[in-house]
Amino acid sequence: MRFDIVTIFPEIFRGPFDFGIVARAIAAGLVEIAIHDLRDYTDDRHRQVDDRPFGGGAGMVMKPEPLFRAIEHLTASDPARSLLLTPQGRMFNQEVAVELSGVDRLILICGRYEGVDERVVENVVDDEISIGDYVLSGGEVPAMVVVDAVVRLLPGAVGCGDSIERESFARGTDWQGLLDYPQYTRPANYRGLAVPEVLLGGNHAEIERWRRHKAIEKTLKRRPDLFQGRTPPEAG
Ligand code: 9D3
Repeated sequence: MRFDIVTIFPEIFRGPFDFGIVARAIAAGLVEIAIHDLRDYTDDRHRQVDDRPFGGGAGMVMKPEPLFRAIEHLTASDPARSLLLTPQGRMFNQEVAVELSGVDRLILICGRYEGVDERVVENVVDDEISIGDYVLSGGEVPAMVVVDAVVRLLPGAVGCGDSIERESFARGTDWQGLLDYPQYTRPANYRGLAVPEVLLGGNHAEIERWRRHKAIEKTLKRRPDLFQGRTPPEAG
């Protein structure tokens, strides 16, 4: 899968893809990520990418010409789905990540300033995505979030076979898809803080029952919305 990221701050992306699962997926040839400076698609001396909003108001708006040229250039020889990161977008979640992981090539356009000229949105953008209801400074961090969530869904990106479907939000059977159960590792007693006895015993049926109970308990308390559209869990 290939990602093209269009931004006025290409330097931000030095680093976030150099570690962990994403770096490994790139090294394995599973993923290719190219960063593009939007200013390279300007044609004026000042390489201007923004301008004042028609009708007045605070802040600046991203000019249409550089964005049209960037997207047209990037799709000239190969097709791609172009995706604008914007607070007006549909909410990103695991379901959207799964959907995007089925696409061969994504162009991620990072918005900045107060927004993007609507003619870009209507004519060269295929999809608009927000990562949540909080105010960020631009689409760069959201683009990193989308890449990370999508890459780890690609076959071969995550090492251990079943660890992908066991994760929170994966939506498997019964209690999978709820929040994670609490996890512990050695030492069994740290400063008098003991690991729950059941986990030390090696009774795997009992351990599974305890984990399921804890996952349901935590989800009921913190994220009851995750039970929406699910059959109520049976006691145990
Ligand atoms: C909705 C806020 N806008 C009201 C005047 C101003 C505004 C705030 C932040 C306009 C643009 C931005 C920059 N944010 C993004 O580009 C962005 C974003 C976000 O702020 N939150 C969650 N997801 C995203 S994706 C892109």
